[in-house]
Amino acid sequence: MNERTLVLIKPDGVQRLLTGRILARYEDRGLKLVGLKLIRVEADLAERHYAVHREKAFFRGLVDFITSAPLVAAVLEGPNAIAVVRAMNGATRPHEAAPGSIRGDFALETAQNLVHASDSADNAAAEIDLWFTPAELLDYGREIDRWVLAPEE
Ligand code: 3AN
Repeated sequence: MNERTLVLIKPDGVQRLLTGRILARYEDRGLKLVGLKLIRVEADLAERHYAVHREKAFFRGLVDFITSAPLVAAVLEGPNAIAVVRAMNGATRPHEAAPGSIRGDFALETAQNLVHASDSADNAAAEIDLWFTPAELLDYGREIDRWVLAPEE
């Protein structure tokens, strides 16, 4: 199923100069960038993004962390994009992340695990709506699509 998912390259990824390499992995897989921006997030947006973790002990640290420096927000589109991106990111706790995944290759700590990605269709829709306006999401075809995507039925 064609899906859209929200990805954040969190401040650790930007500061470690991994933005290009991380985005390249998603592009190499065939996923299409339909939205992309570098932003310094306000606490209000960070708190709404991580609202499900509001009661957790690490909530304040998480909000402080993602508001501490610029991050890159992206919307990626493709068949099963939500599951594909979660698998590419690897397990939340980097010591459990498979080698070959982004966290398995580049991260050691849960609090500095580089990337966020939506974990369900409902959350993807809500997160995309939170981070992007409709005008910031572009519908366009790519010349390579016929080599990457199955023909529409
Ligand atoms: P994921 O990002 O893999 O969906 P979640 O949603 O369970 O993982 O956690 C959201 C974020 O909260 C993680 N990416 C991580 O940055 C942070 N986090 C989760 N658990 C901890 C923890 N025990 N200590 C510090 N930060 C945590």
